[in-house]
Amino acid sequence: METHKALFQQGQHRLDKLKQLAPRAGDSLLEKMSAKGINRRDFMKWSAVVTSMLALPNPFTSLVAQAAEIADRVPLIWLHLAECTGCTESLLRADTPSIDTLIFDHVSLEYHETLMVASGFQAEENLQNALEKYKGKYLLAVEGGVPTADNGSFLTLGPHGETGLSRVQKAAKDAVAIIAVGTCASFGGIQAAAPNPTGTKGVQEVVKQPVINLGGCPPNERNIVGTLMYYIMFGKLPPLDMFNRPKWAYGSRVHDDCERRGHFDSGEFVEEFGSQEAKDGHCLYKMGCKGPYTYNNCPTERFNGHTSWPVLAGHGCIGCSEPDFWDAMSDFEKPLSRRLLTGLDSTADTIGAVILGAAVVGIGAHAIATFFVKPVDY
Ligand code: FSX
Ligand code: SF4
Ligand code: F3S
Repeated sequence: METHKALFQQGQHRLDKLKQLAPRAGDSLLEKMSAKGINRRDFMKWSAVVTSMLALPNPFTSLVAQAAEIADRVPLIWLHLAECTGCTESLLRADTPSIDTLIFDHVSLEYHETLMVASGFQAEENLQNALEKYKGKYLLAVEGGVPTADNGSFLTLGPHGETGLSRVQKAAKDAVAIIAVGTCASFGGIQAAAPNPTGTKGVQEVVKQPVINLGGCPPNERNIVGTLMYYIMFGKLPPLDMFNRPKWAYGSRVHDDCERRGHFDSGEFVEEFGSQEAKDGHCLYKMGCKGPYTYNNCPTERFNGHTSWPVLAGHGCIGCSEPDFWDAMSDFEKPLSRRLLTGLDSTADTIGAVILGAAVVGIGAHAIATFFVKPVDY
């Protein structure tokens, strides 16, 4: 197994090489931050937090900071397919731009339909130019599922009416790595819910290259930026679980880090929204919370500038980062055990048994896999 020392040296070597490339962004990251009142001390704190989130030891903080500063050296092409654009919005719609938002702004985004000014033929031309100019060197991020029925004709894009299927397959061919941003791009998402008339699939099912999946509808902005940082630092994908999600983000259950967990263990459940128990923050399992079956870092990373997450806001987790959650996790406001134990009205005891079963499956399923991507000489 690779030691941390070897990994650090590999990262520093790669960053030194990337630094020799001309910056693509006008202002440096630190200039952008200082314009928003963020100083170097805040930035180093952010780097330390991201380092620990990536499950790397403290000395890697300096690598994370360097990777963020030179994020404009690696070209990124971002496609939108069948989706609500919530993934991009979750990253950008902050009242006060966070460091994550500023880094996203600093990344060399060669094509992104939501952010660019161009449209129609001009946008099409920009995409073609970026695909040719950075052939074999660009990172490809895809947001949204891929409709595949009737040759993909349920989703067409641009002035030539190209299907999303053809577009993603073309762009994937010369990408150095592919990141599926959100549950739609990872597993099909809501579009793929039964009976799935458009034949929507996750990106990994329509391309030949390995895809790193960032589940979540939407995924946490930290998980997107952390994945970019990892790739910039090491030029490879991080250790992944059996669904190709980074283990540092999706390695533990929502239930295990939930602040209501003490109430679950004591058998203190909410039985009705708006009740005193709900106000007192008791466990939402009986209100349908799927935290025990869901792998994601929502309780620790949180949303909206890291202030809150679904369970803290008062609703159970609906399992949005899991494959087929739309079908597999519904009813969203009823415990899953009621459905599994047909004919029986489950009690806290049987709930415990079901959860234990799920945990055993979960642990067995989360085998470690690491994909290496082709090294690129930028
Ligand atoms: Fe899907 Fe993202 Fe949910 Fe929406 O694009 S993961 S519907 S938040 O926007 O793809
Ligand atoms: Fe938290 Fe839901 Fe688990 Fe209860 S069931 S402890 S609310 S994750
Ligand atoms: Fe989704 Fe559950 Fe997190 S619904 S956002 S995985 S708490």
